[in-house]
Amino acid sequence: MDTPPGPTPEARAGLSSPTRAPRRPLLRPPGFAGRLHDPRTATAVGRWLGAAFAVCFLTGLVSHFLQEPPAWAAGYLPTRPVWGYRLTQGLHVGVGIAAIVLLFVKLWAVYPRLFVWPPVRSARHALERLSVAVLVTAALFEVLTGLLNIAEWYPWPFPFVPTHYAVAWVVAGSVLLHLALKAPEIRAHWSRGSVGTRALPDEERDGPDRRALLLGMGAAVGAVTVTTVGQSFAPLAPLDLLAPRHPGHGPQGLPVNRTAAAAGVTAVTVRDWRLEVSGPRPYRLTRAELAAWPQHRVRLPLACVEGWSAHAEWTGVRIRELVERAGAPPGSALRVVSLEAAGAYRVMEMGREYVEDPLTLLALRLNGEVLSADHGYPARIIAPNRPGVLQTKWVARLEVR
Ligand SMILES: Nc1nc2c(c(=O)[nH]1)N[C@H]1C(S)=C(S)[C@@H](COP(=O)(O)O)O[C@H]1N2
Ligand SMILES: [Mo]
Repeated sequence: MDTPPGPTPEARAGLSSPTRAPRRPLLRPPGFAGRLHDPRTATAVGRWLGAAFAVCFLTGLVSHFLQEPPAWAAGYLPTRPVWGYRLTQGLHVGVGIAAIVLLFVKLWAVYPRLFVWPPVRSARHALERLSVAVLVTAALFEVLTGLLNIAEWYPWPFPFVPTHYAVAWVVAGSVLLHLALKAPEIRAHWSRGSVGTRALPDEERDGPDRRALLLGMGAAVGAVTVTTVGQSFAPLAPLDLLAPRHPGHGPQGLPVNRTAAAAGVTAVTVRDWRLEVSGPRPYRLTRAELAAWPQHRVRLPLACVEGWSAHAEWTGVRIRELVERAGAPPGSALRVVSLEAAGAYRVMEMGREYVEDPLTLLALRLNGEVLSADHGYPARIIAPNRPGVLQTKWVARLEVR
């Protein structure tokens, strides 16, 4: 009878309205009295998740920008550093994998709020719950489609790239809205030791349970990162146990995304191969004639959109020289067409910045050997700081634009 009628732990966690006696919920949640489901834990996990999503969003924009440059940027994309895309896409996939752990810890910390009673208190509360539903759905959609994409498994009817890109904007928008709505809790978290102007009671300070949760989360992120990041970060390649690709595994020491067989490129297709170059002065070359041109050797990465990447040594003819011989005026762009009969990457557009770059080759050899069929024999494109999808294999035709 001496105890003051203070708020219950649920009420402090915002689980029920302290002003009105709650009616009995239809679904009675399990006991959520601990600190692991309170706003402070949600905020502590949320800032890591927010940072991870920010990295994924920005690196995703880079990838989109390089693959489909807006008209104003066409011709001015950065070709240096040559490993730029390798870094940003490695981050995109690596941080995206870590975000799966963070997202599930965050959802676990806040899931008691699914059971708040009454489910809707006001119009504002309804909108807030709706915005969280959109955020959670879009975030789960992004990490799960991203994860299946790195395994190249597409068990859905929509195209991956435009959908993943569009939903990223939904996530970005709903994260910003969520941050605005949760500003009071976030502010309370950063002004450690106090909530608003009120001093924190002892049981709300970070205790061993919350610290253990955050440490466990860090350990899980570390474990998934260390066992997958080797697909793009060479020093950790030996620990790459869980990623779908291993940078050193594949013909000529490099993975293959689409094999010659899958692309329908056979010995018959390439038997009478000629490189066709169209332009003011069109011409054709056999492979032997190409090999008689000045050969250049470059060390450039192949950086796949799916996250794996590796440097290799490529030997071949400068695209610039092939294009000049066709009488192309300076500043010409190029369309590259593959022998492949069908496929999303059969036709590739190359802006003048890559055409003019001395490192951009029509490669005939990889790591000192003649290109294998799966790496694009008779000839393939290799250009600096470009997504792997644009490094066209089995080149048939160069069209000066
Ligand atoms: N013609 C053609 N070129 C292509 C592809 C393709 O499907 N068709 N796949 C691209 C992708 S997604 C990547 S990552 C690189 C991989 O090159 P590699 O198989 O030699 O490692 O090739 C690219 N070149
Ligand atoms: Mo790729």
